[in-house]
Amino acid sequence: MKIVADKPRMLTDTPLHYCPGCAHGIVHKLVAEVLDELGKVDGAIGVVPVGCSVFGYKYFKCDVLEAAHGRAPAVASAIRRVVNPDNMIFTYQGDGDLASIGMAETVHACMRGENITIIFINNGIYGMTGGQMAPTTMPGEKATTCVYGRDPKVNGNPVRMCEMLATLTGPAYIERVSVYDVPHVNKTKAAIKKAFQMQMEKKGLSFIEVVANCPTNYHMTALESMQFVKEKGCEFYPLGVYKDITKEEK
Ligand SMILES: Cc1ncc(C[n+]2csc(CCOP(=O)(O)OP(=O)(O)O)c2C)c(N)n1
Ligand code: SF4
Repeated sequence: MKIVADKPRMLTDTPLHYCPGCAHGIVHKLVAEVLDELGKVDGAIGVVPVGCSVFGYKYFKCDVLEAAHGRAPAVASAIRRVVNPDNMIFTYQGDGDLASIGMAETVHACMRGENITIIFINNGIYGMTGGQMAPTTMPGEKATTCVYGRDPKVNGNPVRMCEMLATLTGPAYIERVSVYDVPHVNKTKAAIKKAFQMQMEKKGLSFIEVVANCPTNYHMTALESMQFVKEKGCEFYPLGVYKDITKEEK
């Protein structure tokens, strides 16, 4: 019988620990499928964060390092400089990890334009630790540390990472995508593939932000949380390409 859909070679047999309906599982599969399709599983090196995706090293069938909270772009930069230039180097990070404690590492890796790929899961909340406000929690959005909803006057304003990083000279490709329905899952896969292809062509740093969900801490069903992402998340965090040097080159 012809196999039409199979598990990516890049994923181990370890069952994912993510909550049902969580975007982390979807994006893990996309990263794995892309590296499979590009023939780049061997020699790929991932750097995972502190957050719900902390166990990424159990799931990706390549070398994976665990970085201290927020430090993945710095660790990935160091790896980039010592391994074969053909090895694919990626980080996989949440918004608390990347945009809060790891903001400096993120900005400086982007400023340097390291030839790495950053996969950024923006679910607007600290998932692993129980739903505290993140730098990406939207105005009015509730979290355990802003139970009446984020008030920018009290809690400060959220950060839009793609827009901010696109002002820098260093990054080569910045795109914001989402996974709230199948067409958008396919677009996310295309963006991740382009990011790794640009790394193969030594074009520099790619930053892919996925507007994602956290059904558990939103206190929603999986479907409700994806609807929230579609209607609220993607309104506040508009999808699209924020930087692409291959377009600028033409
Ligand atoms: C230095 C340090 N500070 C704080 C923590 C606690 N901590 C663990 S995970 C996390 C945030 C996780 O949120 P996010 O990065 O958005 O990822 P998610 O769990 O939502 O995928 C925090 C603050 C820690 N482990 N180490
Ligand atoms: S707590 Fe949220 S981000 Fe973490 S696995 Fe569950 S749904 Fe996903």
